[in-house]
Amino acid sequence: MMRNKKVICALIFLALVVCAGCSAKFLGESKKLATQKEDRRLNFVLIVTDDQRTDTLWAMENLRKKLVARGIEFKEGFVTTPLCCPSRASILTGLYSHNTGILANKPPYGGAPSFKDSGKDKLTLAVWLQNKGYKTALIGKYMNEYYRISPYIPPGWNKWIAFTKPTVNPPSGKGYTDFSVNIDGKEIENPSDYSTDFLFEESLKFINDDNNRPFFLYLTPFAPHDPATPAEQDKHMFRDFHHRPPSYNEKDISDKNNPMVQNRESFTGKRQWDLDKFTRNQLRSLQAVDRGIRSIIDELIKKDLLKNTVIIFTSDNGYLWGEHRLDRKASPYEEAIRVPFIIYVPDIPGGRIDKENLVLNIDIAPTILELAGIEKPQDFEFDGKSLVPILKNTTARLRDEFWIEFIGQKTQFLVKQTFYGVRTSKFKLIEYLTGEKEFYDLREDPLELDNQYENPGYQEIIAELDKKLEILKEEVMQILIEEGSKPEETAEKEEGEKDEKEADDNE
Ligand SMILES: [Ca+2]
Ligand SMILES: [Ca+2]
Repeated sequence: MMRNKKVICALIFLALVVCAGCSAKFLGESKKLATQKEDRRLNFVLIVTDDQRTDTLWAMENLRKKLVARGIEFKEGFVTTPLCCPSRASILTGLYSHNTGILANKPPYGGAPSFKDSGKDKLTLAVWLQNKGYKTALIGKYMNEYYRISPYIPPGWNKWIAFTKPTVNPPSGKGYTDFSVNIDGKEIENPSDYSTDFLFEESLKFINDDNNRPFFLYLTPFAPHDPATPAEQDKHMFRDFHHRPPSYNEKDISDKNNPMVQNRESFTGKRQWDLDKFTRNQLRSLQAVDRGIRSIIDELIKKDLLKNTVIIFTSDNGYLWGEHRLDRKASPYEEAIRVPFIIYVPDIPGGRIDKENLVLNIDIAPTILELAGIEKPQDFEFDGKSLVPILKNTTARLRDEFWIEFIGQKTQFLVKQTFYGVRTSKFKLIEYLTGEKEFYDLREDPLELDNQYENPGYQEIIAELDKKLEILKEEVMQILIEEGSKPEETAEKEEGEKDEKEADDNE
């Protein structure tokens, strides 16, 4: 009898537990449904490669099939400063580099430490999105010299997986097969065999983790930056690739006023060989990025998230593959300032190519905010513009011109590289710190072989662009005076100039 009573009590208890469990589960699910209903805002995947020319997309088959076919490809995509760290600061803030104060890759006027010290890292896309309930992630390269401030994690990021090793003039493998990351505050050495694969795997985890909140994923692989180490399986691709446009090793550079080009020796065989090898490795190292993009899009489709996710693909700068005798980025020429620029927005018809609109890295932040339905922060003015009007309306026009700028630092032997310019859809006017200028008619001379600054036929348009350039020049001069680099000193060759690769600040 006693025993039966115990059994009955136990059964009643068990039934109550099961019921409580059911209702808890039911309540949990209905709560989840309610949250999902409330927060159906768009997700964002922003992929920024490192040093990728815009004319390399042919080598990324998955990107073309999966993303370009669904999205809008902007043929006139540019960065306003063609160097890693300034461009990344501009992407996160929507500001020109003379307004972010991030002018170079290293302190005192560049690098992650300067962004932190100036407090500007509190005013970024990540902060604004997180403040409005977005779950945010940085996975890959944050900014140059981040390793100096790691384990510090800038405001605005829920998930943080950032490269930590310095990467100046890296030997083969550095950043690719030999790398370290700060994962949510903890430094981990070589967590995987190949960094690009690792970053995409971590990105898939982030996408799959907690879908109750809209997310912003900023995915920034190291590829195809020098040393552009390919994944093992891609090592032998593109063996016959030779890049030889008419501007390669430019025959006559007597028209050039750029101090970086003047008196520059023609390429030797060895240098050509090295550069060819690098260009092939850039294409090879992009293959893992290409496979990663396929995995991200496939996953978004599988999880039924693609209909609710915006994908943007671009690079922080381009690169000169021997044009005008240069193999570098920080340069005013087209190959350095042009970048891939593809946007997929659900419900906007894809497969479109926009050859007209000039779109910029500084447009990314205002575009994402508008698509997320978030008001721009008070007392904050973007230099960039939201692309939403031109995404929705194929006949709309965004801008007629933009500024390009690179402000060198005296401390780093970079002043000689300083330039500032105006680029319209047809023309480009550039000024160097020597006061000398170059002007190109990009319709007639898209490869910039003939500086037309002295040509009487162009004086009217040059005068018009000069007025626009003056406004930027004032900003640039103010910064140079603050940093102690007086313009007149730069007319002379900088004393003790280091070897060219180092002077390039080519990080
Ligand atoms: Ca870069
Ligand atoms: Ca020439």
